[in-house]
Amino acid sequence: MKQKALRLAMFGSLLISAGAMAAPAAMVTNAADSGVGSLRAALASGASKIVITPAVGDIILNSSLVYDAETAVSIKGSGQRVMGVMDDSLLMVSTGADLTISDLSFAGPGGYSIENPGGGKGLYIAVPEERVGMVSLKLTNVTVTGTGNHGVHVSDCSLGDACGGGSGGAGEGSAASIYVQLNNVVIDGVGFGKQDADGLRVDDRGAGDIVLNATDSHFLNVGGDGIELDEGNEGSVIVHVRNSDFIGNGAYCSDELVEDPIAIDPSCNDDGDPDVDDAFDIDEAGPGGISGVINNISIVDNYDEGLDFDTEGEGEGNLVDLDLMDIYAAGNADEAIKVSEEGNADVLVRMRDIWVEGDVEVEEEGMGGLQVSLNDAFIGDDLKLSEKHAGAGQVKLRDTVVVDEKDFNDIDEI
Ligand SMILES: [Ca+2]
Ligand SMILES: [Ca+2]
Ligand SMILES: [Ca+2]
Ligand SMILES: [Ca+2]
Repeated sequence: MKQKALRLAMFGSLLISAGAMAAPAAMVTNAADSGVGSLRAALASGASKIVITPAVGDIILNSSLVYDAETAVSIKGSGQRVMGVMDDSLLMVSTGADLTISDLSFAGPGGYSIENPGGGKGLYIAVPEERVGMVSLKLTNVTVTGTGNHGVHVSDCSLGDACGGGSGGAGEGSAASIYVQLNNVVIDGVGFGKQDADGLRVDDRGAGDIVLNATDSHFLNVGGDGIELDEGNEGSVIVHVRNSDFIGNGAYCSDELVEDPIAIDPSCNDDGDPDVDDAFDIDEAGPGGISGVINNISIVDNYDEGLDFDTEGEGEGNLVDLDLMDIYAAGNADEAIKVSEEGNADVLVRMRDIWVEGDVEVEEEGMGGLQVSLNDAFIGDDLKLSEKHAGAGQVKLRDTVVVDEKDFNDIDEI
C-alpha cells in the first residue's frame, strides 16, 4: 500500500516534470547524415516526437543513428528510406527507451550470404539491466530490408548477440517485459550476413514477458527465422499474430544455396546437418508458458519448421494455451506446426480451419496434461500427439482429415 502510494506520487511528479519540460516536436527538414535539420540532430535534440517532412528524400547514413535518452520517442516518416552500410545498426536505442516509428523504411545494402557475411541490424533496442516496466516498440507501415544481421532486434540479455545461440535461456536481463507491436510491417531479405540472424528477434532475460502483437505483416526471405522470440528465466510469451505471412525463411545455412555450408561456416553445424531456420520460432525457458492466438496466417516454403513453439513450462500454474485459426502451410521442410512442452505446464491447443501440407505435432513430456482439438482441418501428412509422464492426453477431431498417420502416444480420442 505504502509502496503503491509512493509509486503514484513518483508517477505524478514525472507527469508534471514531463509537462513542464517537454520539448516541441523536432522537424527533420533534410536528408543529410547530420547537422541542422537532420534525423540525427532530431534524435539528439531531446524531442519526444520527430516528424520527417514529406519533402525530405531518402536518408543515407555514414554511421549508425543512436538514440540515447531514456524518454520515449516517436519518429513519423513520410515514406523515406533510411539507408546505410553498417557493422552495427541503422538505428539503435541504447537505453531501452520506448520507440514508435511509422511510415519509414530501413534498408541495408543486401547481397550478404554465407560466402559474403557481415553487416549489421536494422533496428536495435538494447535494454539495460536496470530497466523496469514494459519496453515498447511499435512499428506501423515500416519496412526493413537488406541487413546482414537481424532486421529488428530487442535485446534484454547480457549476452548480447550470443544470447539464445542454442544456449537454452542463458544470460541475465532486466526486470522489464518487452512489448512489440507490428502493424503493416514488412521484413524482407535480411539475416544473410551470419548464422541465426532473424527477421524479428526478441531476447528477454530476467523477469518479464515477451508480448507480440502483429497484424498485416510479412516476414519474407530471412536468412534465420522470420520471427524468433527467446524468453528465458521468469516470464511467459504471449502472442497475437493475424493476417500475416511467413515465406521462404531460414535459408542462410541451406545446402540448396551452397555445396557444403558447414565447411564454409561451422556455426551452421547442427549435429552434422545444416542448421536451417523456421518461419516463427518461440523458445521459452525457466518459469512461464506460451499463450495466444495465431489467426489467418500463410506459412510457405520455409527451410525448417513453420510454427516451432517450445517451452520448458517450469514452475507451477503455467499453460501452453494456443488458438491456431485459419492457417495455411505448404512447402516447409519440417513440421508445419510443432508445439512442445517439457515441464509442468498443461498444454491446450485448439486448431480450427487449418490446411497444411506436412506434419502437425503437439507433445507434452512432463507433469502436465495435453488437450488438443482440431475442427475443420486438413493435415497432409501425420498428426503426431504425445503425452508423457503424469497427466492425461486427449484429442477431439471434428471434420478433420489426416492423410497419413495418426501417430498418438498415450492419447485418448474423444
Ligand atoms: Ca526482462
Ligand atoms: Ca533464430
Ligand atoms: Ca520463462
Ligand atoms: Ca505429461
